[in-house]
Amino acid sequence: MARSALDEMSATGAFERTASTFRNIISRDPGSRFPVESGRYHLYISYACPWASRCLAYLKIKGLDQAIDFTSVKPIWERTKDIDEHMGWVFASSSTKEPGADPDPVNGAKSIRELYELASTNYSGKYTVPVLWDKKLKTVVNNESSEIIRMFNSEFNDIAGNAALDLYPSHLQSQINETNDWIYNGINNGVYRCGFAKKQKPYEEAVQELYEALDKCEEILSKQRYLCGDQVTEADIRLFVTLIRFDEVYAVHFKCNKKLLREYPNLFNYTKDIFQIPGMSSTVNMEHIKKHYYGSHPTINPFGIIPQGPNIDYSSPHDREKFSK
Ligand SMILES: N[C@@H](CCC(=O)N[C@@H](CS)C(=O)NCC(=O)O)C(=O)O
Repeated sequence: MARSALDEMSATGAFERTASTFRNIISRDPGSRFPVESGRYHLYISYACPWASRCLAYLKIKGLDQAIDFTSVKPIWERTKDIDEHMGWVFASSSTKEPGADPDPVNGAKSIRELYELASTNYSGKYTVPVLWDKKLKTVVNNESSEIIRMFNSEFNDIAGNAALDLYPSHLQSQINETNDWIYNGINNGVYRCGFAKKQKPYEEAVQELYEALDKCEEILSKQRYLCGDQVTEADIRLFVTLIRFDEVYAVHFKCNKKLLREYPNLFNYTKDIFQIPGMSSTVNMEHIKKHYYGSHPTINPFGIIPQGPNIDYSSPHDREKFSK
């Protein structure tokens, strides 16, 4: 099985993401294998990674900081072991070396790979973040961000600081699922399909799908504040993590330059709107984001040069409140 996203290639030269492996669920039911318990679980992330960042976003905006602690790895992939060539996420050796990156406070691991090896002796998948870790059973609960955010939304409400916020309300669930579907294919995973394609045709197909989906978002957001109406939902958080990386990274590194985010008035203002939800800005570490992408994919950017611009200020005023009056 592929050990890194850089190897996930079909015969046609298209990027094909493999599925996550650990799919357990934390539940409010006290009899479950992974019951809700304050302090029991740890979220391992990289600030660079959009999938991990959506979990961190939930942790912050649902007010789960007291219940679930988290650690970010260093932004640039390094050798994870001396005995082979694998490059991946590693922890900082001290908290002072790289702001935002810390040593592993739970297991003392040197790499994310080590966590997977602690959890399973025959794991053969990729060593991805996010990892939701159970300190009690010393294992990975789940490494699939789309499932982790659902748990954070609904299962921890007895101990969440912001239990009233429901990002997956029952009356919008089918609309959210349908929206997630085309946004995942066209945009969230779409930018990777553009960037990791090894042949012209799959690149062009991915670009076309990406811009059709972005145009569709622009159209929806010209009429309403959020993707599914007048309340923020899971679909918005999932879209945001890609949009916030778009002009700073994907436009250049993944060749998504047909149109920039800041050329879409509604999408651009919308990105600022989501960024300004209390707690969200702390989940965006642009230094880690830029260092990671430009520094960890030598086949795409062999010299690891990090472009200087464009340094967009997403905390500047936006016009989205016009829809909520
Ligand atoms: N399905 C996973 C995907 C996570 C993922 O692809 N993470 C990337 C970082 S953005 C990773 O850790 N890649 C490590 C590698 O490719 O070796 C999720 O959404 O949780």
